[in-house]
Amino acid sequence: MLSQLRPLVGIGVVVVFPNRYPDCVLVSERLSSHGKGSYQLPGGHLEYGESFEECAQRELKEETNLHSSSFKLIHVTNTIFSEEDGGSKHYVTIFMKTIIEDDSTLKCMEPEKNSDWIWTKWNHLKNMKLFAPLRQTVDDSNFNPFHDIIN
Ligand code: 8DG
Ligand code: MG
Repeated sequence: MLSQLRPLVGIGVVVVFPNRYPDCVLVSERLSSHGKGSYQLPGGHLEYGESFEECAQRELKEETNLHSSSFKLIHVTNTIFSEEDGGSKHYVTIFMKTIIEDDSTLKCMEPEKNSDWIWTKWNHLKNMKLFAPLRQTVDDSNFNPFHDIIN
């Protein structure tokens, strides 16, 4: 029943490598599940008992093979997915930023779930088909992951 449904918590990892790819973040195209055909950040569900940082570190490793142990919360969205997005779902997404200095281990670890990871200019994202939480974030003109006050 609808009244028993509750929002889920997702983590999106904003990975930046300013020394090599200025103003870029890592994205890939979703190949399955809801949001198929849209570009997403590395991320996934917050598991029971996990901190935001632990979840970001785990999802980053599982999906990109990158390791980082330093993350900062930079943004939050409340996203009610439409049927167009692949079904009615409701997620609170926590966006965690990490700065890396080396991407030599970068690999698409779940090729059945998403395409290769690509460094993409933040300003180019607005012209791409985006996974709903990322679309909301990119469309928020007050937010820029490179100019945020928390970092
Ligand atoms: P899981 O192992 O954590 O269950 O999920 P997954 O295999 O990584 O699936 P996913 O579809 O990549 O992520 C699960 C959910 O996480 C997704 O349906 C919605 C939520 N999520 C957000 N924001 C973001 C985001 O920016 N990127 C990704 N990949 N997932 C996000 O709410
Ligand atoms: Mg995922």
